[in-house]
Amino acid sequence: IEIENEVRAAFKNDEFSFALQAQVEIATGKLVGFEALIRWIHPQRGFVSPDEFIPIIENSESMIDLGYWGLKRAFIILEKLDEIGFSGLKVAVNLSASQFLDPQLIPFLKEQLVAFSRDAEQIELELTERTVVADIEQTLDTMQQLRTLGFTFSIDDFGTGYSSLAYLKQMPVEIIKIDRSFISGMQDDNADMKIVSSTIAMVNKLGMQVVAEGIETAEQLQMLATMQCEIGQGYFISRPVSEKDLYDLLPLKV
Ligand code: G
Ligand code: G
Ligand code: MN
Ligand code: NA
Repeated sequence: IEIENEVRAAFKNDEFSFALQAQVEIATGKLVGFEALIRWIHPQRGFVSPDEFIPIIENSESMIDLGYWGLKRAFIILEKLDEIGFSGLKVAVNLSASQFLDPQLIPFLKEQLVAFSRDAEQIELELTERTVVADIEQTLDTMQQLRTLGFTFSIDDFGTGYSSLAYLKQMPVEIIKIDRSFISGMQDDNADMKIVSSTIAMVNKLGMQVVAEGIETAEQLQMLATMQCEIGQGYFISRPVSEKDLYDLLPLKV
């Protein structure tokens, strides 16, 4: 309850921002886009992790408000990237179940498409396996409608939830993100290595894109390249950076 009130106040005080983490094509190193990760800097508590506050507000009105704030911010980020000469990149936004099941989601996103006159393909919506099974019928219906508008979907933390390949087959999903626990175990644990390589092979065969999350070492990156993993994300490639740092640094990096 306290956190909920604080989240409401935090909105008014502009305490939320996004940190952006690069995603690159592994074979070429080419930047393909960013995952947007919410950051809350509280005036007294300092940094509050989304792992702490998202579960608490998950089923409240605050989550819905925060969700819409984030989606709108993603459009603004695309616009700013354009201004500094980086068009055609993607921004991936994490959605919680309550946000995804909110009846206003589709009208809201339609409005943003018009307001920003953007290509919906540039916005990637990340769902977890848990979100998908919360209400499979409505999830499929909402996904199909949003896909028709052009938005793309990824399944986050793949392999840690209720992986149902039957659902995967029915969903309009472009991207599978292999959970970082498998990537971090890959070098020492043969089972993790096999899980990663066979997931990559399966996703490639299904004609979807595969993202390896949480790449922390050159060895992991090398192994993933050998396994034909298309896209990579992790501290070894880039830490999440603030919007300001991104706009300042990006032009220098290329
Ligand atoms: O940086 P990291 O600590 O950002 O993120 C921790 C967790 O919070 C991850 O599971 C991530 O998916 C989730 N998360 C980060 N940003 C958002 C957001 O904007 N919305 C939702 N629903 N979850 C987020
Ligand atoms: O659940 P989701 O995949 O959205 O969460 C992303 C989380 O992973 C964020 O907390 C982000 O800060 C974190 N993260 C991103 N790259 C790395 C990495 O290389 N190592 C670790 N340990 N965490 C990472
Ligand atoms: Mn994510
Ligand atoms: Na993840």
